[in-house]
Amino acid sequence: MNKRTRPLSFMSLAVLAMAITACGGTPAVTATPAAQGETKLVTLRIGPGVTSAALTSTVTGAQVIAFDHTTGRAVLSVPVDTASKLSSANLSAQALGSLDAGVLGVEADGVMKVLADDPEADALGLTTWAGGLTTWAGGLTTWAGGALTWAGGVNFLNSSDLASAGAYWNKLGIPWAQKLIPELGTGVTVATIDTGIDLNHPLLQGRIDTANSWDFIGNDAVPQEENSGGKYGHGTAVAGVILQIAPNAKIQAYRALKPDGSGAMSNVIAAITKASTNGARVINLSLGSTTNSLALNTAVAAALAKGILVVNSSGNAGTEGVVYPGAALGTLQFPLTSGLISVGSVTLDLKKSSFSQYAKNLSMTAPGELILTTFPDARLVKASGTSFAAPAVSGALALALSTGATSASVAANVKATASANLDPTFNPELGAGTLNVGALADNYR
Ligand SMILES: [Ca+2]
Repeated sequence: MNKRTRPLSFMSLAVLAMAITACGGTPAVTATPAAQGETKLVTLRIGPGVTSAALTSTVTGAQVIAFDHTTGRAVLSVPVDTASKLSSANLSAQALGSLDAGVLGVEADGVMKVLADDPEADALGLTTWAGGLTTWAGGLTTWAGGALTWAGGVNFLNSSDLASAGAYWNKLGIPWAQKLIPELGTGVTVATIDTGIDLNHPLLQGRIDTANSWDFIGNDAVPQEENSGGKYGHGTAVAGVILQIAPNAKIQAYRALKPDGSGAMSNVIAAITKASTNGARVINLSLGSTTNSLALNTAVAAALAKGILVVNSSGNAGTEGVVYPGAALGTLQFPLTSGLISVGSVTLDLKKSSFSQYAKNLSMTAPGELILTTFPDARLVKASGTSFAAPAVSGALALALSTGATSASVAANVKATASANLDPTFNPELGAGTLNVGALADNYR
């Protein structure tokens, strides 16, 4: 399908544009107090004896948003005036007191924005069903059993919708994979860091780890999506893709982006950290940054050190080069074989989606066009963007992990079993190929 003329509005690709502050980004101390919420991100080296509590009690106003002794790193969100002191070499020792810690970097907290180069009128870029959107077949509680079972219970789908869903499932080998791995993701938790989730969606009932989810926008324990912005439904759609492939997995929903698809980088970092401590095995990031952030990389590295797999959409500008954190793949910190996986989008014919990023360090691809998935208020949608390619990989990882396989094994095999690239134009820059869940499952059963 030629997507060149399609607006790209429902891409989950959020740009964590490292915002330039009004004063030009210089963390100068001023007489006026920092505006509410104006913070800097401070990345620290921490010695083995340093505790999170010690950091908060020592650094005025600090919130610890990443903390990991394995990597020996922490990230603080601190008021601008405190950050300015920390950024000064001669004051850092004083600010950190006698702690065995040192400042590695200070940066502005990014203002995360969805790539908004597309018209608002695109209405989320979703193709919704014309009629019956608020109805849902009663008793349909499982995505397992293949596309026919799932789609067959939704009586407002028409034949072409059924065909598109079936083609997707068959292309990825999902029915075969679920037959081979009847655990269907049982015992595996996937964190979605996104716009939240519709906790009341019929297809999501019993599939959300509500006890361990969190809303960093509302600062509460209920990450319900709120319908007040142009990216409403993004997180719900992402979760639906994961659960189609691993329906018994649990979704840990972290609401870190506002309904318009934007949010603070500090929220994403805090969500990565929280997911890491709450038992997530996979973290899905259908968002990204065009700026290489030490703080973000620090949080991702800490997650990887725990054996957590981090899946990142590649971006939707259609140009060469993927977004961060995936863009850091191939560096010393994130080898291409690491558990960080950058995912581009292809058509069902395995050609690069026109909107998809491509790069030598792209890990792999998955279909990301008109993917049938969940949408708030008991609806389904067809969603497009690399945002919806990444969660297919996350779901496949969860499915494979539920066999008892190790994270390292699954991360390697999801790429090793990918279908060969069939796009000669971009072939060297589409990674290992396209996700093949059936072939991945064959590897374990
Ligand atoms: Ca809330």
